[in-house]
Amino acid sequence: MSRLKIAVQKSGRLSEKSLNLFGSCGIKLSNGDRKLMTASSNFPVELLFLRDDDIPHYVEEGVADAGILGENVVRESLCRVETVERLGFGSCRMSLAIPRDENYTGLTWLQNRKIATSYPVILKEYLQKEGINAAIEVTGGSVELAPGIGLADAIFDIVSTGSTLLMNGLREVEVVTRSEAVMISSLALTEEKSTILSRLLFRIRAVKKASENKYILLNAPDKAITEIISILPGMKSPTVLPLAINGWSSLHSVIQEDEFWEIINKLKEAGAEGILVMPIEKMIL
Ligand code: PRT
Ligand code: ZN
Repeated sequence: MSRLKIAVQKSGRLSEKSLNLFGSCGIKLSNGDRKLMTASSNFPVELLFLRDDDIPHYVEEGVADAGILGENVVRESLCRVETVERLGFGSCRMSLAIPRDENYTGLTWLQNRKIATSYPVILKEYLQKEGINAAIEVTGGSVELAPGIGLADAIFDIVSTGSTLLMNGLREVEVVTRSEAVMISSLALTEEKSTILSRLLFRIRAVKKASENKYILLNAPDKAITEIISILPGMKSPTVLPLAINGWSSLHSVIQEDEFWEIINKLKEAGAEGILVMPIEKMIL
């Protein structure tokens, strides 16, 4: 049986989380010293460790069958590959920033100015869409230094906490797009490899879904159950089990973590007690 070759970042922000993703899907990898590649002992995949910028090209050419990398790199590469899943890590925004003291008057401020970036393709597309005519200065690294040394009036770069901009006296003025780690695949997978990819995606989705949801248990007097059920968003209908004390029951359900904080007070007011919220490892709907 052939193996699905998946390219992941060799060393960088996405490396560890990419490997953890396989771990949480029950896929064992002996990543040893992260040579060029490693095969799993219990699932038909093989990982190739590459620089993220090379991944779209390898996948387009079929040297790798799939890859995990930032959506920003995929878009910038213009490679013909398919994005098959958003992975929920490596999230960031891609923004325009200008020197803090400048009086920003909206996008027209950028008209006929110079913008430094390592992402000319994405920037050009945005400027065209917005009807802004600006010169793009392509720089490899440390884009945030460009305005300070007089190389550009503004920059277009990845921002996550915003501290790099702050430290360089810059101010984020427009969020152009957002990015996160994605799984891409070749457009020419064999049927056998497509099947392996589907099996892998099934596991990834179950793990992702589980991480967004929590298992909730609570006790309540029987007379409060109808109201509590109406508050709980639940997968279907919650499980209700009698407690040893007469007139009390235990309710079990699944809720989204962000929903929990919104309904906790309502649950208590309705008479819920002993509320437990627990992580879920896998969730298959
Ligand atoms: O060596 P290789 O080419 O493989 O790696 P790389 O240096 O090109 O990429 P790497 O490891 O830095 O980032 C990999 C991916 O992580 C990127 O393509 C993005 O999809 C994603 N990502 C998420 C980020 C950030 N957050 C991020 N903050 N990539 C870069 N940054 C940089 C940004 O360029 C800026 O310099 O961090 C700085 C801003 O961070 P804050 O927190 O100060 O705002
Ligand atoms: Zn890179």
